Amino acid sequence: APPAALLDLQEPAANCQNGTAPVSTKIAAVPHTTAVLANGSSTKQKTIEEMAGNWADFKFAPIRESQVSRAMTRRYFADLDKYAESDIVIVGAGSCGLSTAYCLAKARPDLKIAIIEASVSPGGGAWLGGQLFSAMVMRKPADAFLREIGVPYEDADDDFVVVKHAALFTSTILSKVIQFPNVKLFNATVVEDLITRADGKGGIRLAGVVTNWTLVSMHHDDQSCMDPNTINAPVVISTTGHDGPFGAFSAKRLVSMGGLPALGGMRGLDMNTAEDAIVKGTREVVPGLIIGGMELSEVDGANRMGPTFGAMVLSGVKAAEEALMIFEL
Ligand code: 48N
Repeated sequence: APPAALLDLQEPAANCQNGTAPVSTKIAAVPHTTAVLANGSSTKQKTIEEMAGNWADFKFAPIRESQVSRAMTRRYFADLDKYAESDIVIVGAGSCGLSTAYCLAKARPDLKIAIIEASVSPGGGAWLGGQLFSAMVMRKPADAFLREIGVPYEDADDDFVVVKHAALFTSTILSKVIQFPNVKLFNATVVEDLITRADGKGGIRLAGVVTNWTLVSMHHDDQSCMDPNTINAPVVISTTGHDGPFGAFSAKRLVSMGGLPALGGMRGLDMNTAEDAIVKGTREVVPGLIIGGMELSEVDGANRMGPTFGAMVLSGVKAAEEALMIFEL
């Protein structure tokens, strides 16, 4: 019999905090399961326990590099084709954009939702609480959203709760959003313009977004003629934040194309006014374009709230409601 596996985590770490459960170091034995492959055949899946402590004979099945390339590119370009016509595009996968996507994808599994995120790593400013501190504060009643997505928190005070690490919130909502079958996240991809149509009343309405690889978009000044790609959608929800290389993108582009008279410009920090204004102000700014989260502070001249995130998630809830109203018209 192979030597006893070295890792045997019989009890989840949490139970060990108060020293009650025995802390052992073996990976818990999991039953054999059978995988049904795409071609319909089935294969017995190995367990970690079978591998642990038995590495001398370990071997991956042989593979050709092109199989990996095709596995990635086939799927990516199938998604690009599928989402070239989307129902909703969300620009920016920060706390507001991800909250919006969660609400929409759950409420309307029939809608195709594309999320365009400029950074390789989605999450925006929600990986840390403030000044690189890890705890994340959310003022009540935004704790309702944490319970909805299953993020544990400390009920620190009558008026706010604390998530032990902001990354716990962001990784949880990101994993839930990506798992929805009607959502596709295109990260490292930037919206570098908006697709517009005349609305027949002298104004514009949104008809989608213009995208490019972010790194390409950042080099338009030193390499010309790197034309973009496009995604058509009747509703665009812009949650691009107030800072960062492309911050407040849609608000600024609307002004430069005459869709908005001027930017309101984000005001100084005032938690009490900022969070209410962002949640209540989340709306369709021009036909087909909803703006939420901190990008809205640049549109309306709202105050900033600093290191508290309740308004971001509830602005996401409201942005989703605004989008559903458009679809239910
Ligand atoms: O986290 P952000 O910046 O934006 P929000 O509105 O989701 O959350 C804001 C929040 O993090 C705060 O700023 C807190 C509450 N502080 C307030 C304060 O007073 O300072 O996420 C925006 C995301 C980022 O991931 C960007 O990379 C992305 O949007 N992004 C874009 N993605 C695609 N195309 C673009 N043009 C673009 N611009 C930004």
